[in-house]
Amino acid sequence: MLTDRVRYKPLQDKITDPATAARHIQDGTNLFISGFTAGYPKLIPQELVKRAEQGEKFKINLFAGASTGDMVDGILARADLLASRRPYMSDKIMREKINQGKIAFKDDHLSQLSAKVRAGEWGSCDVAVVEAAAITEKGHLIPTMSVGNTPTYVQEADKIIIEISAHSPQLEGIHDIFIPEDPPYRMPIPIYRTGDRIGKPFIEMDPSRVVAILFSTEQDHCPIFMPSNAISTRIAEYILDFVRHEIIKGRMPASLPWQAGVGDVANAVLSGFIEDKNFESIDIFSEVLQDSVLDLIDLGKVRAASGSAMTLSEKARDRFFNEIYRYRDKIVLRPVEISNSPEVIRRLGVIAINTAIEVDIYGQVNSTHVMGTQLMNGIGGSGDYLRNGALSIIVTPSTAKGGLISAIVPMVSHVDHSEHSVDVVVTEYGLVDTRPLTPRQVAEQVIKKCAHPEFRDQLWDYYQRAVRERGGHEPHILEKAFFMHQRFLECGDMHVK
Ligand code: 0RQ
Repeated sequence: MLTDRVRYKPLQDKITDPATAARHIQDGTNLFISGFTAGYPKLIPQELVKRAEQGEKFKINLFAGASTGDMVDGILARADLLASRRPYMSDKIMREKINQGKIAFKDDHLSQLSAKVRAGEWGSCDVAVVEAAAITEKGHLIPTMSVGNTPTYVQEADKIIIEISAHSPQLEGIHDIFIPEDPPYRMPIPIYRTGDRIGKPFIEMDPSRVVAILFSTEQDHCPIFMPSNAISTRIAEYILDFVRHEIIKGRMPASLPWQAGVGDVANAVLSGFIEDKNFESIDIFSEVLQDSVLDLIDLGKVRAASGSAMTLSEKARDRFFNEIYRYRDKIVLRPVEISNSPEVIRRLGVIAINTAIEVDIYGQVNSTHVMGTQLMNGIGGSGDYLRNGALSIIVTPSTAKGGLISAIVPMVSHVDHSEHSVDVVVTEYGLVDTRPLTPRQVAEQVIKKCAHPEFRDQLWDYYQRAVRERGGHEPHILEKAFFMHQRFLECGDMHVK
């Protein structure tokens, strides 16, 4: 069976076991893996942990596409095998170790990573470990449920280890692999519609650099998003009402593609399309495609869905593979430098929806650092989309931690996205279209419409004092701007009694 998947005959003698393959990874190795919520290698990380358990002392530098699963980030962080990790991750233990300074972490806009690797900014590309559905007759790779940075990692790596997944033989034809030239020779990326295919259905690979091939029966374990709750449903309703209104008023074409970040609100927005007769034929140009995209395809509501990965629940994955013929023509999986390309996002006019940790009264956004210091996950693709979307929407529940923290604050404790990248702010209490407003008008409306009622008075008092005492285009009292954060750090509650 494995030889059916390794169709390039000269590589069949590279088929081996994980222990032999993992010997290519030693202390200090820069390891570049496939994976972008899904499609990550599963055998090599387990083998590295086994070696550590047997007493071998080593650390590696790990580069992925974005977050992976417990079988990579979780087990490697728990075994203390990582000296550094780039980019976005979402593992709890890894997060703790990054915040303790035990794992070196640097955040990057996901669209920029591949080009940085090609430019040599990350150092030598020692070993790439990639999950694949097959190796073609000509020795090229068919990826699995994600593309991420894999094309560049495979192109640049000195050695390549391939894990052939037992679970994804039908995926051939769904990927569109295109690596742009780097400056100063870059040409336009010729995507003019969401579903355009501009590359090849496989990753080009030099077979002479393949040092080992493994057969894997392990599955992806993707984070499962909760069904929409009252808050995410309310936020989604505000967004759909607003966009519907903009279309009716003739301020926005009806056919702009949608990007919805991963998470409950994204799912709620996409689920909102199911019932909504105003959205009968939508394009999705996003980073990660979730279960709800399959639902919409089943209903005939999707013209095309483009992403860098599919993060599906087990149930949705079975449905996808059993009836892949229904999905293949609609879905295209691209390298993340294409799915998140500022050039393409801006050309297509994407409606971008991303989630914040906190938003300030003038519309600056913190997506990454709780209380200004503690990394949550990373910027991911939020900057790629917010900065370049035709309509950039930032959403957040109005409070966090059982209502003790207000997500609307006088000044964000860390800045990922500035007010200039944010058009619309939405919580479950309301929506503010900041585009026609001055900063002072934004502050007034964000406090009145988006903040939780329990926090409105203290935000309003602060803003009024700032206007009276300091004035200016964006009034602030700098020594008081973090009074809510300070209050939380001292008392565990942002409420000022
Ligand atoms: O912590 O799990 O310990 O309770 O943050 O928050 O409400 O579960 O929401 O899963 O959507 O995550 C911004 C982190 C939101 C995410 C962020 C705490 C909260 C909880 C998670 P617990 P929720 P989400 C690219 C899309 C950046 C990257 C990006 C993210 C945890 O959306 O990583 O946008 N975004 N990628 O309690 C203290 C606050 C808090 C707070 C939330 N103000 N203070 N803790 N939390 N707000 C585009 C794609 O297409 C994929």
